[in-house]
Amino acid sequence: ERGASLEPSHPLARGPVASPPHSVDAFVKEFLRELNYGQGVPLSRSSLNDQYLALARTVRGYLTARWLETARKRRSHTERAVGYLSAEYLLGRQLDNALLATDLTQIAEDALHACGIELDALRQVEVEPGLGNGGLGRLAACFIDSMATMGAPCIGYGLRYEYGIFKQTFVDGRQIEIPDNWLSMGDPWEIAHPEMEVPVHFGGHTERYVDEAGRDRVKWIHGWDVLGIRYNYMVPGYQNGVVNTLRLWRARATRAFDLDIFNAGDYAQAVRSQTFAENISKVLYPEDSTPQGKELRLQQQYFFVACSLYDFIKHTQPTDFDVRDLPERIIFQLNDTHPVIAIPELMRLLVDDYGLEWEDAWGITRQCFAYTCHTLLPEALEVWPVSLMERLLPRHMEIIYRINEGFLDEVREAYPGDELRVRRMSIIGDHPERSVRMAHLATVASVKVNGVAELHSQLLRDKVLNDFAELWPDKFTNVTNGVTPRRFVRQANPYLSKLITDTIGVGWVANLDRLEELEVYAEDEDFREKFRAVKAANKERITRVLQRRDGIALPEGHLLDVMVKRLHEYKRQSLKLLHIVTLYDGIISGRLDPASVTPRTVVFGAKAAPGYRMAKETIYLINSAATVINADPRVEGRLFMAFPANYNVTLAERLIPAADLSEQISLAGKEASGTGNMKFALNGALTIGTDDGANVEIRRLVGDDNFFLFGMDEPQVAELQARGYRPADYYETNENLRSAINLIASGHFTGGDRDAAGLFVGDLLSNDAFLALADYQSYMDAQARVEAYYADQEAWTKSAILNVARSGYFSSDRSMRDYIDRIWHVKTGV
Ligand code: CR6
Repeated sequence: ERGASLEPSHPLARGPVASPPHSVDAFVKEFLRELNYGQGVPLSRSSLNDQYLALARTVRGYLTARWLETARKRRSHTERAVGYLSAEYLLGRQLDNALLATDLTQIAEDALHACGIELDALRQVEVEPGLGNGGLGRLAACFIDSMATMGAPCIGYGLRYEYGIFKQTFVDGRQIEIPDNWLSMGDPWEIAHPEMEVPVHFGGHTERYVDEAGRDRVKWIHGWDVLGIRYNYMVPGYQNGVVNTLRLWRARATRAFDLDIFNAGDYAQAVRSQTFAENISKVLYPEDSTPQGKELRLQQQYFFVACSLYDFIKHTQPTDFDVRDLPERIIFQLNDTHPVIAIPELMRLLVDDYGLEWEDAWGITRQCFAYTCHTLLPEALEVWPVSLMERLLPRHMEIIYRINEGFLDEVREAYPGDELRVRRMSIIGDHPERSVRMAHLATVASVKVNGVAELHSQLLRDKVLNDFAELWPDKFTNVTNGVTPRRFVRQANPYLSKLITDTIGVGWVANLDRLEELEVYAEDEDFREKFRAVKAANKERITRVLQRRDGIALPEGHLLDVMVKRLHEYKRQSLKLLHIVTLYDGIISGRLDPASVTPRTVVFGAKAAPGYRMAKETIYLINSAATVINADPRVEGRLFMAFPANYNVTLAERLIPAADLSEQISLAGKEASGTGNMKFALNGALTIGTDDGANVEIRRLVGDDNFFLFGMDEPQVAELQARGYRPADYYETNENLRSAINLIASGHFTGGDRDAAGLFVGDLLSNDAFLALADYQSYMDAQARVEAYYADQEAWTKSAILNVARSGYFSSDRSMRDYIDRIWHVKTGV
């Protein structure tokens, strides 16, 4: 152990320093020390950024003592830990979460106030680390929060992207991407360890040799190397003294690498190669539910898992550690296929570096991984061309071939003569080019494979990975996603949190099932009144936020209808647009009396992948429609559309608590789970949704009366597609639909430019891959039910309360419990 040989004589130096006391005086002192010594400025001359950095470091100081203590305890026993391998962590802002975890919010507020500073002003300074795209990255962040809160040993591993998800702006209604330089003001939450570099190799070739014992071995002659630099982040549990670790890797050029070129006299080239190596952790791919297939992306994946496996084995285990004991010490959870290259990497370590026999190494490896699949779109399952793998990771490609050989023998034994099946299941696919199917590799090597909601897991078993489920039925399981109640209720919705705590006590924050105690209050008129006051206050808050952030002036007294999620055709923002345009079209054509329309504000939030043309067109059309509809006096102020740019975790925390209606309208069978849907229900919005992903479970739990279901279910979708879907049929037979589409096509929203809407309309009428037109009428009918129900505020409030009371299941603490019981088998409470 590093530093183990030190022999301190000073008593203070023998243990880690204690946490500073929980008092305003102590906090002021720590804060001023950070400001004066850390930032090097006196309070009187400090900038907001100085103050924020000093505050963050002060709070981090309180966490550090707990962090060291947690690490010390963990070192002293040999319990199994979870290594969560994820290419994305969409953390959101850290300050509030750290204050809540340490129960310092009030103390910090008072301490800062005593220094003449408002805590709220400093909160606004924090730039959220956007190291993820959407649901998958945010899920990882929720999971590590829950593991810390349950006191479960877990280390999160990932990439420290210098640029996270791009910042979205709109210019003339079109999305423009701006690089997210989130580190430019300094990140006070990270702790760098540049001295602990991990070597990672790429390229080159392999050579066979015979070792001293006369055994055939393989040597990987590397083509080039980079170094992994370790950055630690603290992951505090909720008021339980536990602080876990999130470890993110940054790529740096090796010295040797630069020096060779430098010595050859080409300084400029030496610097260029440095940039080349450092590109690996430069930027997050802004792609969501679509495979990237880019070489740099594979480099990122291998880089971070190679660093992580090395780190776990060499840095977290005792020096006399025997790799044969690995399954007793760790279970690596593969968050989608992105980290799956860890499987051949572990085999390489065990066979080539530790000299284990292949069968022994495979026996170990097969106990060390579990795989979560997050998609149902077959085209979104990652595959890597064999040619690329051979060039970038030649040894890993050999190992994959050998794994595949053994696996296909197993298949042939189970299904003699069924070569078609063998070809379907092979880890190597042939079409359109020879490539490695990462989902197959993950399934073969993992202890368990899980989907992320009941319906999704069932479809994985029955369709996407059907052959594997037949061969290994016990390998497949479900763990329904969840969200952390700390961030998404306690922090995001302080008014509701206070009402809940005043009513049932504070225990719900770490035990969300207790929300069911609210159920009886749905019948309590006084409680309903208070519940409505909470919603109203949250609407006032989001009004202030959008005014300040986007210059958007929300109208008062509207039903707040919110659709926030990545822009994707399968999620059907198009259907939402058709709904609004239909209402608007009805009004301006005189078919609909504006006075009969429920005053409604629709808020969109969505980023489109920069290269996803249809998604960008949809954004443009929504913005165009918003400009026209909001300005049209014929609407009499009864419809309003808002599309604040750059939807992110911070905005979600403000927007979701204010929503009345949650839009979860994906085509059935396409949304693996969704997690936004859970956040809305927990904050008392009613869902309008299809029978898809976790909507199925939400509806079952909150009850049909408190959920607006519409559209085809998955079997009906499959049937319609098998019959042959013709969107034009719906256009021809549905008058309102036709009229709405015609209005868009006419250029009404695009300044008379028909071409501007051409792609969108053309696709809907001739292709409509996600059956928006087929579900249109059912969706319109459900929206009519929403309007009628909303007119009865008492009934609506009852339903909203029941949504909160019955959604405790969607805590990520419960998800973690399920992973622990069914997959990980690790101990909690440490
Ligand atoms: N896009 C699913 O589409 C799910 C999350 C987390 C997604 C979404 O339904 O809730 O994962 N899938 O499980 C992928 O990213 C591949 C997502 O976020």
